[in-house]
Amino acid sequence: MTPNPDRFLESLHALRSIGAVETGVVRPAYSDKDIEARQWLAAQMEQAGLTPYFDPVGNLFGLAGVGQSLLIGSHSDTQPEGGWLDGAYGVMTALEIARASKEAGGPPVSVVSFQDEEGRFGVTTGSTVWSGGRSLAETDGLTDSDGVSFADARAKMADLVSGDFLDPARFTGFIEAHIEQGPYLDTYQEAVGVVTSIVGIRDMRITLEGQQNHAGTTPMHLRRDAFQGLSEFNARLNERFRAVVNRETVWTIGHVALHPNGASIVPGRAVFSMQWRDGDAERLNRMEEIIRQTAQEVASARDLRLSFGALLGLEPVTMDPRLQQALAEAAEAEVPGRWRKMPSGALHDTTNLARHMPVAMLFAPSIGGVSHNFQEDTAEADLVTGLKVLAGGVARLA
Ligand code: HGY
Ligand code: MN
Ligand code: MN
Repeated sequence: MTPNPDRFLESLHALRSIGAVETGVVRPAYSDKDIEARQWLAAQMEQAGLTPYFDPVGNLFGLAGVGQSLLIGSHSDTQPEGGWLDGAYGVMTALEIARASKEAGGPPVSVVSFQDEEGRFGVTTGSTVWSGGRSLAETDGLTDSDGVSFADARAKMADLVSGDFLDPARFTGFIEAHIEQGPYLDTYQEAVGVVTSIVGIRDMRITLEGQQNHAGTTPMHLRRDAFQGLSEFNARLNERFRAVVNRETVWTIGHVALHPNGASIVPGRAVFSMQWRDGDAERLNRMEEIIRQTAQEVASARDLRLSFGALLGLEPVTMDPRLQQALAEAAEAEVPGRWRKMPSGALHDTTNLARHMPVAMLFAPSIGGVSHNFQEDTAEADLVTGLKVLAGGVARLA
């Protein structure tokens, strides 16, 4: 099959225009722009001869016929400040491969854009529910950082839902093209990454509650200051993690809500996100113990009330050897010596698909390794190379 680079780039830029802000995009799951983009995608799928299908949580499939097919795709929702390629690259390469494959008389390729991969409600929410990682009922009770429930958010797409969740058995495998979102391919001037494994992740909200009080009249030794608690927790955690982490381990406190967030008020409450990732499930569990212990110690020492939200997460997964080999051969054919096998430090829907079928991933370089940032970008030549390698891999699997 022969993908059409111009048609691919034109549709990739068309998707970029939905929710465009500066050089990035803002299309959080279930936002008006996210839903608009999914409706646009459904029309593109129809035009490509695929049957658009929205499942109960807003995952959008473009189905190739009624029999089995290879599934290719990613997500079209974004972070609150998203890059134009995170997710979109995988969805639009999938659509182009589906088109090219149909034009070449096969193999049948279905396309998917999963919902809330960016975790407004947790971690890869749409594909987690679809793959059975967590029940719809439990997920419906989860809330975003503004307190909106998943049930209320997905209700905005109720009129678009085509039917119940699709049976994963209708797909023979899943391949996701994605930007690396890290520095390695760009640093080593390589064009393609063939992913070997995806790290595991844990994510939970932690709340520290003290006493809101006057910033001028409350002596330091009488304060029950929630921010001081968070600050001491973070400092102790960094110290304690040194004994268990390695160079690949990462942890992030990315979202903090202080209440009431006033310059002259001792913060009475701190609600913050605690996220950690590593390729070793044992190490993730050890880190969880340290997090809970350290939070408990600080809360007791500062007379703060401590509560933990639901612990969400995914286990580390390795990619299917046969699918990986097909991508590796295609990469060597397209860009001999300018590609590498590498792990993924970012999370992807691919992790959830691995519960039901063989999976593989392909990376295109990220300029400067920047992502989850309006500055995220990739050279067009590299975007097209990734598309061609994906086509070569699919052809080898047919
Ligand atoms: O955070 C991640 O790894 C993904 O981009 N949501
Ligand atoms: Mn992504
Ligand atoms: Mn992302």
